[in-house]
Parts: sequence; C-alpha cells; structure tokens
Amino acid sequence: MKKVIDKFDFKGKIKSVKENKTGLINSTFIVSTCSFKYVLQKINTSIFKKPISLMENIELTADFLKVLGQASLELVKSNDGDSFIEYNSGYWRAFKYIDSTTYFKADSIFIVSESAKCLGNFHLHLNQFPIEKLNISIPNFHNTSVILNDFKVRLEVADNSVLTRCDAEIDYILSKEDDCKIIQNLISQNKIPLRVCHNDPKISNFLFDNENNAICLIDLDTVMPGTVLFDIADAIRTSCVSESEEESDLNKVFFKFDYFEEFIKSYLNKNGDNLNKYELQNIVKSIEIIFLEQGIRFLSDYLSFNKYYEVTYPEQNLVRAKNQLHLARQIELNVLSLENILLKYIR
Ligand code: GN1
Ligand code: MG
Repeated sequence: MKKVIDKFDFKGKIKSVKENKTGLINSTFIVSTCSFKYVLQKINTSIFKKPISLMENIELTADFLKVLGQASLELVKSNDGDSFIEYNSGYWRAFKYIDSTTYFKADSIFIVSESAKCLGNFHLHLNQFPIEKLNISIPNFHNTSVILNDFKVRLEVADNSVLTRCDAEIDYILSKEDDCKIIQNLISQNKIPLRVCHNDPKISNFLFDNENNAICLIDLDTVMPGTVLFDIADAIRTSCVSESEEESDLNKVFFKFDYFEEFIKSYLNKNGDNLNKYELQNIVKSIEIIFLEQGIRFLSDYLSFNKYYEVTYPEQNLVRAKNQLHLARQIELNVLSLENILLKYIR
C-alpha cells in the first residue's frame, strides 16, 4: 500500500489509511495527511475490464463539469501527471475527499428531491458534452436482453442446491422476456437517444452536505453513453422505496408513491425539457425494467456462487434478488397510477 500511496501527489505527511467497505465492487481507502483527506481506490478489473477507457471517461466528464462550475469528483494526479497508476498489474486512482454524508435509502422526501435535482443537473450539463469522445467502457451494461440471456446460460449450468431455492423468481423472470427488449428496441429504432449517463446513480452514489443538500454524484466508473431512462429509473429504484435492496423481510418493502412524485417533479423541473416524447412515455416502464434487471443480475450472481457482488453471507444475493423482483411486481401492478402521477408534471 505504501508503494501505491507514494506514487500519488498527496499533499502532506500520511497520517492514516482506512478501508471503506460501502461499495460492492472496488476497494476503497481513505488516506489522511496532516492537512488533507483523499479517497484512494483500486479498480476491480475483473468487472471493469477496460480501466484505461473508464478513467478517460471519468477525467473528461469530471473536468467538463468543473469548467461549467458544477461540483464533481476531482482526480489527484500521480507524480508522473497521470490520472491513475498501475502497480503489480492493479490499477489505482485517487480523488480529493469531499466532506459529506451518503444514504443507503432516502430518509426524507427532501433527500429524494435533492437527488432528483442533482441527477437532472448532471444530465442537463453533460447534454452539452461531445458524447462521441466517450468510450464504451462496459459493453451492454444496461442491455436487459443480454443480461437475460446471460441469466439463461447460468441457469443451464447452475447447481441444484441453489436452483431449487428460487423457482418462483426464475419463472417470473422468464415470463418477462418481452419487457427486457423494450428499451433496447427503442434505442435501435433511434427513438430513444444515447446521452451521457451515469449508469449507476443509486442513492448511495450521491453526496449530501450537512443540511442534506445534494453536492454531486460519485462513482463515475460507469459514465458512458446510455439512456437517461435507466439513470432516472435507478435513482428511483433506490430512493423511492421503504427499505434498501438488502432488506429480507418483504412485508417491509414497498414502493413509495409520494417519493416517486417528488422525484419526478424535481427531475423534470431541471431536465424535463430535454427529454423527447419516447423518453417521457417510457419512464414508468423503465422503472419496472430496472427492478427486473437488477433482480436478474443479483439472481445470476447467486446462481454462480457470488462472484460479482460483494456478500457477507451466502444467501445475500438471493435476498437482494427477491427484494428487487418484489418491487418489479409492485410497479407492474401500479403502472396506471404511476403514469397518472407522471402526467401531472409533463409540460
Ligand atoms: C453495483 O459499485 P456499486 O456498488 O455502486 C453495480 C450497479 C448495481 C449496484 C447494486 C459496475 O454498484 O450496477 O446497480 O451494485 N455496479 C456495477 O447495488 O456493476
Ligand atoms: Mg459502482
């Protein structure tokens, strides 16, 4: 670790290095010097297979936001002036630490509104960014059909010991094949445009100040061309719910309509004018699809004995999958009411 730290241009003598275990994928450390704090991360290259492309995307978009006066992550350069270092075939990068709070679920409607405004601002400003400069750092990241096909492949080879524990979930997923194609088809037909997206704006990827005003989005690893629908849906997936994706007691897990309304109102107020009619028409469907997609991803990982997502107990990905599919069903049953709420805010 010392060898890695020495390669970055950190100001001051190092006082402490503490691991932060909140992300599900990269390894994160907080490095404190006598006068500053930094976030040091080792990129998980079994998941992010193109770390250099990914770092180019982060650097380009974070710098662009900064020029526009928007808060964003600030990379700390290496002593050689690079945005990352390679050490023992691992890739490391560092950011200036931002004094802030994060949430695993929204504790109040104010937090929902703040995260929606923050995402709206992110899309609004990056809409001016020349999208062709971005790399596709993870191909098919939100291609729900491809995710479903991968799931089917896992089903073929999965062990009976795990398969028998999720019969109902497997049947539900397989019955949703057509839904998995909807957004991808609209993209192929050029009805839904590719825009600069975060692709992982779950509530824990927003920083808040001590008055709960949103500061900015973090975890820019997945920033690349995508549809804003999945960004809006993923933020709603994690902020407009009674409990986080980790909750195993499904009696406690429900979609919060009042939070949804607040999210839509705040987001559309910032960026509604930039969305086309197909985007507006598919917001509710994309929420159902993102719950389904996340459920499929968690269940795939459960069937493969937890190789992708970090777990602290063996059934954790099954718990997460059940939680997300339960919410997908709730959206499915309430599409009309949700569409009616949405209509109130479409100008
Ligand atoms: C992962 O890295 P983290 O914890 O922010 C995942 C997201 C999932 C999320 C579920 C690159 O996000 O796509 O929605 O877990 N990131 C990647 O909590 O797969
Ligand atoms: Mg991430």
